[in-house]
Amino acid sequence: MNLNHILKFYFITDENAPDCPLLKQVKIAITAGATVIQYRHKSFLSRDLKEVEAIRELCKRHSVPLIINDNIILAKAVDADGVHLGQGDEDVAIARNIMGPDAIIGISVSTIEELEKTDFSFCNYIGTGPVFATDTKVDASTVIGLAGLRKVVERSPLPVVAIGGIDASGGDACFSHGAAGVAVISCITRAEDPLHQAKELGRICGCRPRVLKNAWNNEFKLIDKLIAGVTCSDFTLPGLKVPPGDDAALFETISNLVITTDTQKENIHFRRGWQTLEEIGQKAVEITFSDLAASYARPVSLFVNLSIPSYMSDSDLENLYSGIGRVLKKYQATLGGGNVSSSREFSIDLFAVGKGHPDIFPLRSNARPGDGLYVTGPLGLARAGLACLKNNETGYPKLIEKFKSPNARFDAAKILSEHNVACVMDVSDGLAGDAGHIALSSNISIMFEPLFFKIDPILAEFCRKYPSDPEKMILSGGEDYELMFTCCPEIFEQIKTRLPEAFQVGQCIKFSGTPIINLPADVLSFQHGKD
Ligand code: TZP
Ligand code: MG
Repeated sequence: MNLNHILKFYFITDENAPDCPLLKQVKIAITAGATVIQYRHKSFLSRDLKEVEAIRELCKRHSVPLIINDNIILAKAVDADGVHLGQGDEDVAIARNIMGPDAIIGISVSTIEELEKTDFSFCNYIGTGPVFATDTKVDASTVIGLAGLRKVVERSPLPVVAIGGIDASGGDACFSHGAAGVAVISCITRAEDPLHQAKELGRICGCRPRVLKNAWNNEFKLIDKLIAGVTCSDFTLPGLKVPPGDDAALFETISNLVITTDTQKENIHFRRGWQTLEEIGQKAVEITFSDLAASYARPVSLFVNLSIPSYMSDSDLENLYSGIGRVLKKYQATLGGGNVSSSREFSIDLFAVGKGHPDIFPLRSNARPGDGLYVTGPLGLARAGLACLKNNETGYPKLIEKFKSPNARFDAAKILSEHNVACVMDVSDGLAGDAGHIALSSNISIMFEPLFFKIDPILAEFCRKYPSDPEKMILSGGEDYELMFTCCPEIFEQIKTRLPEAFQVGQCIKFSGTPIINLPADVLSFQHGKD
């Protein structure tokens, strides 16, 4: 670690800069050639963690060390390169103990007395100032001037960073008075043209500006790469005549064209800590295709619209696309096209094109009094799987798998269509809520039959360990992506011989004033991200 190089252009974030978020400040500083970033945020709250993580990623991508002011725990949590402490902060020995031997630890001194009582064995550098007058730190000590800086430099065994009121015009003098670096805030953050001022300072520090690396900055190259990874080279696949690469895709005539769309947002529908990007891509396609399955359509093509934050890298996106490509291959569907754009939040918008059944398009409004309400397979598992992920419970891999890797039930849809079932939908938001849609559209009431519910033995075991009612899990659980359907009981008996895991969950009766008759008061349908 060459500290003399690292400390040269030391940028500190300014939480009070009007209209300039801290991430943007760091982008400016890194572009201008800053050699180290200090995240200083006196009113830090846990909701700011995302921002620190984004800064962390940005710094890592440009090999610029990140130092956290005051907050050792935050520094540890984001795996920062170091901490900077003041006289009133935690002891440097504690910081060293927590951060480890390789961390960069700095301490502020504004007098020779403070310098003399510093235990240098735990620190890597000294910050001293204010060298010039400053308004940025309200409780700053008296100005020490260039002479004061020189005194500290002469008596410090460690490199010294000058701070306080420094700009491009004062920077040179700090270096000629022995400073290893200059630490600045307002000369950049409050400048009319922050990037210009930052570059001016960079010039004084002997630092070259950088081209900011948005990992996926070269949008066209990235799109080509992503498309190359997933596009089926076999264009004999039905549907697509002109594949991605042009302004739009050209399709052959598709009879009974069915189109559906879905959005998956980070921290609402998925979390990167729980699922790999490949799994996220796979799941996003399966659940979009699940709507095609519920419409008796088979997938033809998929359009992918990505909103990508700067912390995501090319390889992150390649992994995502590899998951998307895997599912396309599984269903012999093509990638029709897509778009990428930068965004603060990571989200995936998918549009699926399908070829519908020649004769039937199942509708939610086709349920009739006297029909039974059925599902094609076990419910509540994905919800329990989500609870496992939230509680770091690894003992129920089947439940976790069900949450992470649902399958669109084209197999079941085929059987239902062969029995002319006319009312189908996929269970994505929870049985109770989704059954409500059928009841409302069909102008009927639905009575659940919890006695008929098939409770998966693993779900039952989970509910014993984490006391909860499996019937309620089934009613409120979302994201199982089984199909729910209605038909007369005789037809169901025939279906059951081909789909033994299907079971009855309720009865359709004449509308009696409320869509669902016997819903327990505390059963809420699943809301993504709210649970
Ligand atoms: N410590 C001593 S002076 C100072 C701090 C944090 C403020 C530096 O800010 P500026 O705007 O570069 O004077
Ligand atoms: Mg402090």
